[in-house]
Amino acid sequence: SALEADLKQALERQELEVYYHPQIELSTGKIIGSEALVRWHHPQEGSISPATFVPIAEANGSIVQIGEWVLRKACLETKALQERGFADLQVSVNISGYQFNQPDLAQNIQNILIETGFNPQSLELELTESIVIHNLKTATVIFQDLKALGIQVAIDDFGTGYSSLGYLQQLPFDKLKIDRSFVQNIHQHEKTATIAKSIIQMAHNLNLKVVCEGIETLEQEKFILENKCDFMQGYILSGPLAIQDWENFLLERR
Ligand code: G
Ligand code: G
Ligand code: MN
Ligand code: NA
Repeated sequence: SALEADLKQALERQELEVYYHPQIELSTGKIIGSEALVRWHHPQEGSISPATFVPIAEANGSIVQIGEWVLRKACLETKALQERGFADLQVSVNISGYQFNQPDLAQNIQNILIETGFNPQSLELELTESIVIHNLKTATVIFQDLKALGIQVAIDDFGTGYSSLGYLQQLPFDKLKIDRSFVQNIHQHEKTATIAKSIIQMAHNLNLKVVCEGIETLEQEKFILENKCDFMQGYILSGPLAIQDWENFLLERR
């Protein structure tokens, strides 16, 4: 397709940009870091969502290059902010299924950490639950490699991966990100609220931290506070921010 051809040149033409979606620690109100979200500014089509172009990039393999670019950029920009006074700032980067199945994923990540001088402890990688469930053997090896590097791992879109819970006891990781469908519907459906509560409790019993994303209303925020969710990401706090806006956001809250 035309988009596919354009995507191949998007990196060279500097049409990609990383946005940062702030994450807050609920118990302290402290901004702990952000989720890095790639954006494509297409010269004719305008802004194209990764929901549209990541699948195209996976089909032709260019997601590997794009993913490395996003990771490098997120490390460099977060490191610059750390050096400007936000020393504890973390960044969380999404890894696609195609990247996950590259045998040299951990090695590539390590190379980027060395090249950028970024502290592995400040980096988190997000793998969706469905990717992990469908590649358990790969996940076992990769998670161990990532742990050895000192990187944190989060399971993204938790609760949508056909509910295979066996992997929770097998794999070493740090956080669950509850899919936003559970949190967004808590006030329409009592059962949804029960599921969200139960996920938080289960995660804590397994010594995992919980991130709730998609928080848009005060009611939703109150619910996750009462139910002791650890971290929040949502439009009630902010939408994803371009780097300069992200820095301004941090400065205003210092
Ligand atoms: O930011 P937005 O809501 O448009 O994101 C849509 C989807 O694209 C989300 O599922 C998000 O995880 C994914 N996404 C955003 N940035 C990246 C990225 O850098 N790499 C990959 N693989 N997925 C991303
Ligand atoms: O699949 P993943 O969880 O990585 O998707 C992340 C996407 O969810 C980001 O693009 C982010 O902007 C979006 N998101 C996070 N919080 C909210 C929210 O409160 N409202 C909406 N509509 N989208 C959100
Ligand atoms: Mn994510
Ligand atoms: Na998610």
